Amino acid sequence: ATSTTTRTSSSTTLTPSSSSSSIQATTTTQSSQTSTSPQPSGSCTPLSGNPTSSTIPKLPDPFQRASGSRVTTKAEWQCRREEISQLMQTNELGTKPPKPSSVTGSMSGNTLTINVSEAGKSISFSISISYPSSGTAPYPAIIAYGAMSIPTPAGVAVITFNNDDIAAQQNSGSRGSGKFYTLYGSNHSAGALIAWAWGVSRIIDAIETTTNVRINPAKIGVTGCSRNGKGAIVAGAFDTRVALTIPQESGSGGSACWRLSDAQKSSGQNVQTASQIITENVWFSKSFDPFVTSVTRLPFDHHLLAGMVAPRGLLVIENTSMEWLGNMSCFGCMKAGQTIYQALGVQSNMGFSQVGNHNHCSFPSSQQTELTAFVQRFLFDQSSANTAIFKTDGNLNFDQAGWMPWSVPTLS
Ligand code: MCU
Repeated sequence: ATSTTTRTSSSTTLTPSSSSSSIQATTTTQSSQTSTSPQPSGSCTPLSGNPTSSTIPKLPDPFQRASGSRVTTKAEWQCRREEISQLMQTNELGTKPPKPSSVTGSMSGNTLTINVSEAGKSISFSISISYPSSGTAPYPAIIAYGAMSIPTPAGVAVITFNNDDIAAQQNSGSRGSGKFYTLYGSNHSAGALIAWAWGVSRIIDAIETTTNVRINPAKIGVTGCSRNGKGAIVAGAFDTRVALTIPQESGSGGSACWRLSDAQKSSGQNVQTASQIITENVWFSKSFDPFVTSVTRLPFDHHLLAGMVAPRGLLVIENTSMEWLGNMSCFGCMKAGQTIYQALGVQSNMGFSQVGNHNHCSFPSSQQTELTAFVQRFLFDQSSANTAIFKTDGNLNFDQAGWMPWSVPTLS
């Protein structure tokens, strides 16, 4: 167990539980679990095997394929992205199943009920939609994990997603509970983050096909704070229909990189690491366990999770007053992630704003302009909105040359 962070938080806890258990380095693999393997898309050469044997002490090069060749075109980046998706599912998140054979929606009042069937099993879950008082249907919408903890933008509908109903996140005993596991079996490889991402994809499926929803499926944002912020960035990474991804104070397991968080911890800061996080909850697959004491064996880090969102809108909100989140780690990780946007020629489609002196998950007014700019640009097509934002009020000493020892190509 570690000591608490220095700040108090109104309704949330941000400290590890005092009963930290020892880590069992299991040899659980994808094949021993009930799941389908992540499938590569048609034109990309599929990954051969699961390259996790070498040690990569610094942030892995976003532009180097597992085969060793370097990405030089946007088309090659799409294949690299596919590779990253597979690597992250296999070694950290668990598998996100493809669209089930049947997904249907029905509206009753402001509630959309989504019925999903696959292989003889069915579940149903509901989301509530709060429509804006201004603007015209079909409206842009933000899917809020749990509840909105950013101010609701004018003209935007809010879809409240009870993500815990899809995959529980009470504690380390929650594994396998929730509707996702009713459908796919309690031994499915998915941790909660990717199970929720699957839920977001089914919400979008239903919005696309249910006639009276009055939401524009091409203008969907996803947000969540803290543990739900980890969920939001994973949802945006794993469904290209999400137009705007806004993880708020997601910290370790979200916008932070495992390698950087370990470095902060080793230098004496009370930062959440991979080896702690797996003892606290079931956000990750059991397949992540063997890596948590040697994260340098991971062929990826979370800069590549941000890179998977590219070129779509991504605004990462962090809080320098929470040591536990890993401030340098979030900043450096997202700096590295932004190089993918840069290579694609859309650097300002990703923003990063890290501001302290407020409670955990309470959005400070100083970030309002930035939020508004991202919403205007990505949910309302206002191309002139200024989203060139990358800032921190922390004194973080991120060693960029040391952690990012690779060059950034301009992809043709
Ligand atoms: C930042 O998100 C988490 C954090 O990773 C956990 O260690 C802590 O227990 O809870 C945070 C949270 O979700 O607070 C609401």
